[in-house]
Amino acid sequence: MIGDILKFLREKEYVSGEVLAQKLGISRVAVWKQIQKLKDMGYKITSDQNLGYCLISRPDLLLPQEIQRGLSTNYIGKEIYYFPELKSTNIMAKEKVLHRAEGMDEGTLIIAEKQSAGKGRLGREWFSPPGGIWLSIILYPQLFPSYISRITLMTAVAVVKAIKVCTQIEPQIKWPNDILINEKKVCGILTEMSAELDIINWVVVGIGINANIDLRDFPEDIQENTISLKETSGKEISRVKLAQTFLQEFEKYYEKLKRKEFSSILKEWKLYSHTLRKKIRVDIGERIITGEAIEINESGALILKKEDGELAEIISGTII
Ligand code: BT5
Repeated sequence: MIGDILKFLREKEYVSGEVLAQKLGISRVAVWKQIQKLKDMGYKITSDQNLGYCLISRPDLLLPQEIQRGLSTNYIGKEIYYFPELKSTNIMAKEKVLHRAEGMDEGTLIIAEKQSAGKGRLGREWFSPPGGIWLSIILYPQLFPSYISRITLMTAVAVVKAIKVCTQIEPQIKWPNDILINEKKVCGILTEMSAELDIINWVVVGIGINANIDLRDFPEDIQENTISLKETSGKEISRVKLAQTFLQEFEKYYEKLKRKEFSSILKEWKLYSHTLRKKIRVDIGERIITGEAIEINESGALILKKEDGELAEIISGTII
């Protein structure tokens, strides 16, 4: 209903309550109530006794009706669950998948304006104040569970492409899931899944992008290694536009992945790599491996050439 009212308000400068009521098949009081709801969301709408309602401005919120307007995807973002605040969009996405009574379509999104318990990998915290893009995508890929790291890598490429298109800034990718600008983290990706031996049941890809956040608003202990798009470009960016561009890129690369065209995605990943050809230390949980990052292989694993010349294939870990 709210989406329909917005559509009519956008078409003309003024639309009377009577016309809206007629078009939507509801009473004028019901129209008035919907207009109040829009105002509560942050839309500026004036009303003139003779002319009717006029939409003056839209809020910079990641509302489904704003994201879906002009979104050219086939299924990513066709259904969006929006929350002003959540603990974590990944937790909510998993709840939706596990308790789906009504069936969650592939590409359904969970979006929150802020998260009170945003999650990083391995139980780490993800700081998520208002101004960022915090969203999770629900997928049911008919792929082997070993594809999970490829999903993270393709998501990283989609984020880089979207940031590049919207800000002209070219970020880099630090294997496996960090997007960096000037060596500092601007985005993190958390891919979670449920799988059986040779089939994935579901995947939730969580993406956190520091869009319009001031550096001083980050906790002190992460300020040094953190950056936002606003800080980099010196101005606020349109989060709606960035989210839309990302979703379009994401669908494009996800389709490629499903067609088993990972090598072409990997080629692009390597163009943006911050990791390759560097001497690095990787924490793989039980120990730390040091060496030169010489390759990312066809399954998304990092190949390190250790000091003794031996090669190590690392499927998951954190570069420290
Ligand atoms: C990640 O973990 O980078 C994955 C982050 C995924 C966040 C999204 S937001 C939407 C969805 N819902 C969720 O609950 N999560 C996903 P990891 O590689 O483990 O990095 C975590 C580390 O990054 C922390 O230990 C901090 O050092 C740092 N960090 C925390 N918040 C940050 C931020 N906003 N920007 C940059 N670095 C941050």
